[in-house]
Amino acid sequence: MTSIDSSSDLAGHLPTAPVSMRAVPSAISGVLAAATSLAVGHLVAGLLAPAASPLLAVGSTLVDLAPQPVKAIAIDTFGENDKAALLIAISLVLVVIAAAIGLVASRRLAVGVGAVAGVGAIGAVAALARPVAVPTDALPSLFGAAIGVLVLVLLIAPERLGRVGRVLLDPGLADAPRPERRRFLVAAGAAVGLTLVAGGLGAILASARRTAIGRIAVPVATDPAPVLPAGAALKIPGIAPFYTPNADFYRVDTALDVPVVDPATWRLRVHGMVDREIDLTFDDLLQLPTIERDITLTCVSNQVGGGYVGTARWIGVPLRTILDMAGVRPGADQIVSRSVDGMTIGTPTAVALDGRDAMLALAMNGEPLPAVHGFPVRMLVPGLYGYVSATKWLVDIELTTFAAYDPYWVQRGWAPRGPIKTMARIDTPRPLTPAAAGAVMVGGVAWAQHRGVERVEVRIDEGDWHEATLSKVDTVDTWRQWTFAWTATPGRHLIEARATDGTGMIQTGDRAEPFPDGATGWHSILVPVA
Ligand SMILES: Nc1nc2c(c(=O)[nH]1)N[C@H]1C(S)=C(S)[C@@H](COP(=O)(O)O)O[C@H]1N2
Ligand SMILES: [Mo]
Repeated sequence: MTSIDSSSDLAGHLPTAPVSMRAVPSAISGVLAAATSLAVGHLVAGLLAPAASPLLAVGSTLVDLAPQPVKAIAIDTFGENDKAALLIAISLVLVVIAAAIGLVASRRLAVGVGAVAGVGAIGAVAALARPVAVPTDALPSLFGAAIGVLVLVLLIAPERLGRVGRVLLDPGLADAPRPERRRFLVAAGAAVGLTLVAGGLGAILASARRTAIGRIAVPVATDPAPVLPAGAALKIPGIAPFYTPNADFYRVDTALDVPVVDPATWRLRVHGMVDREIDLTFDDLLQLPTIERDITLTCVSNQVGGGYVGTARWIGVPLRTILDMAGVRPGADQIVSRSVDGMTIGTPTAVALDGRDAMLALAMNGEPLPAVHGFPVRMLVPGLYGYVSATKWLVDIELTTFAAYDPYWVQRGWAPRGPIKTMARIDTPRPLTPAAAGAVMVGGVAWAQHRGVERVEVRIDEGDWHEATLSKVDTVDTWRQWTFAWTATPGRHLIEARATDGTGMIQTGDRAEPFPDGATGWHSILVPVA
């Protein structure tokens, strides 16, 4: 074996003996090459561009490319774990591809090398295709692929690396019994070590980036929220609390890796159809008057009875303040806001400026915005679903028209305007959970942001509608809790609830899926009573 030195012939055919590695070590070689490649890519990304880490870049591109039904199924099946599920799925597919590459490489090394390079190229292209990509974003995948090729050759045909391979794999081993096996184990051990070290360093760099960010103080609101009326925030077992704790607040976004935005370097650019472009720093923003408001946020993807809804007390700068500074030109009927990771969200200008408490929020329930909820600045417009109003990690606001530009979700078929639909949700009893006959408290929450909830009604087994008792109104922009005292009789019962909004409109019972403008229908549950 030591007689073969074909270092100049990496991509060609083996001149003498064909590589005759058995299947299992070949497949392992492919997987180790992939693992090392991803880890090194992750490390390079940690140094250069976190979002360009190969797995994240490919994952993010898949998120953007996924057709609507696939997205809907993923969200329904995995809920808020959809991101983890996607990364696991990509990793599993990659293990299979990598094992196949290893098998191919053991027969035709050049083909295997070409395949590793090809996979690296896919990573690089995915990174470059991100909306906010810069050319260096290709580097993590390219570096990773180079290391992947090296590891593959080292494991499958170290003699092809010539002197380099011999030095790397200690010539002393040649005297050992079964030197090839020993060489393979040494090389495999080195690949595992490199994977752990590079991957670990990459992870440390990523978390260092997060912790390096300066803490911000929660601003004292110039215009505090009105005192919460007594009876507006009831504590009833089984019913969602009026204020959703930050840790329990639903999270919906396309960000596979939570963007890290440093307030020290944060900028907000306001441009497009405005009289004066403006460019604000975080300190500039903090100089402006702030409002404190309770707002219930809802996701258009929320199924009837679902949990993608929550209420928080927010502090922020009124959006109007910023737009007035820039001077919105007539005709600019759409505000397109952008996040640091390139998400675009379009909001009707007329709605944002009709006097409701649209804001650039800085604080949530007495804390700076949590990273997953858009730190340091996000947009909020009461009454509109999040996908048309609630841009997290906000960095850019462009005044434009609906005719001129379709933002991210609209490009994918969702409605350009997304007013929140009236909805009552039953939180207790739990569906299909046996209850004891007698007094049973039925209860939940209902929302119809910016119109307010006027009434909630409940019916049992499609009988008459009964009015539920509502918590006191906080504002028209918040949900209300409701309860209904039910005398349960033995048997299986169907419980349904519906709300009426502040304009007197009763929530429709027609069932519709969330796509394209929000689910409708009455929430219903089946409860066995013994
Ligand atoms: N940058 C960014 N902002 C975003 C999104 C996103 O994917 N990226 N998703 C929007 C959607 S669809 C919703 S419902 C809300 C959810 O906000 P939350 O995660 O804080 O509850 O954020 C909105 N803002
Ligand atoms: Mo959403």
